[in-house]
Amino acid sequence: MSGSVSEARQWARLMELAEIGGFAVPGTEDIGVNRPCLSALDRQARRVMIDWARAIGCEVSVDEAANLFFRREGTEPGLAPVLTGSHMDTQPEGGRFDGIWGVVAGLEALTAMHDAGVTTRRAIELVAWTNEEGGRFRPGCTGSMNWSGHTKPEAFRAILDGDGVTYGAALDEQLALEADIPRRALGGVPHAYVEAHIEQGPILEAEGFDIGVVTGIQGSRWFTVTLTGETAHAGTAPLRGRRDAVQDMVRAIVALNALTADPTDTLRFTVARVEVSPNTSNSVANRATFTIDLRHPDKGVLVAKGDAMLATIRGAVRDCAVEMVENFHAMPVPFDPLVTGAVAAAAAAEGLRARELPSGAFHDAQFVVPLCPTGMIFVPSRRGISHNPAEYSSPAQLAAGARVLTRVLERLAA
Ligand code: HGY
Ligand code: MN
Ligand code: MN
Repeated sequence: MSGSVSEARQWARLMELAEIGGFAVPGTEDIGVNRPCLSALDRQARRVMIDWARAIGCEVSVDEAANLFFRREGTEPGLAPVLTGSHMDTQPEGGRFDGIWGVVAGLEALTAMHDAGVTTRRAIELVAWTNEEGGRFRPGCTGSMNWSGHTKPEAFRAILDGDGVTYGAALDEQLALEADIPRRALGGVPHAYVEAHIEQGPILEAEGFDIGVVTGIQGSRWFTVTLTGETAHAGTAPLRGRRDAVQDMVRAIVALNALTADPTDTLRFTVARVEVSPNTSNSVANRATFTIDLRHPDKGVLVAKGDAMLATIRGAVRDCAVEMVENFHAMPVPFDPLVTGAVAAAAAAEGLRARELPSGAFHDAQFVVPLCPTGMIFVPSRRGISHNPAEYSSPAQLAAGARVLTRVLERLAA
């Protein structure tokens, strides 16, 4: 059946979807994609997927978290389905493959089965999870957290995007505009879940491998820190006595760099979203908000370093009040041998070079782990670049990944 996977069809579909929110990067060959979750662009891309899926007889449905499902019926409909999928939303300066390839690869696998006239014993469901990235609405993985029961839908409704739109309002709008799509209950217990995704790191390319047999996902903790001081005139207020939120933010980040310093370069510490008010050049900042993205494969390190952040910030800040909230808390997860074994066997059957490796990026798969045997398939990323318009995997690399996914689904759904 993997022989019915079409490299050209999969690539053409990816390039068509990349047009939706796509943008050229002047002076480069790169094409970036900015397709926020729960947006008109997101809905446009979903409609394209729905048409392609219906053309091969899939049943389409959407749940109250706006997760979008495509079901290819099996010979025994009462059995728990095999689930595959990923996300269709992107970072603001995202690439053409992060997330969306896993959804298109799932469709390619179902199309290959359709073309080969093969029906598996278990139904196969393909899902496009809502808001994996956490770009527009923090945190990410809100769709899979709702679906898996990890977090109730109402917990996310008040989250605001940069334009002051709430997650709840954006979700309600999406569901209203997709009211023609049959609604399905939130949740479910698949027989197994496998997600195809680009590696977003340099290992497979650097070491000459075609397929990553993903062994698990490192842990991630997200925090938002708000420092509150006092605004003042940049020209008249003496520095002595100022309560400058920007200066205190600098002190806090320098202290956090020391807390998270790691000579083995395993720990990941990122401050990448900063908001300052009043945000004018000649008024001292009275408020500075910054985000923390902390990751590590070892739960103990993640807990110890994350739990030490507030005290470290308080110790470094001189003049401002400090508030910190944790808005994402995902511990490291291992994948299941049932799936990692199927991925390794499929790569071997395809004559592909495969190696085991953990995922540095988080994925919706981590929230499926508690429900059923779960795993992932990686394909190489050029120079390990992702969350960047230069993100690239070749048509052949992506087709190899789709062939492996097709074999894995066939085996799990047998
Ligand atoms: O941030 C992540 O790890 C994912 O790519 N959104
Ligand atoms: Mn992703
Ligand atoms: Mn991503």
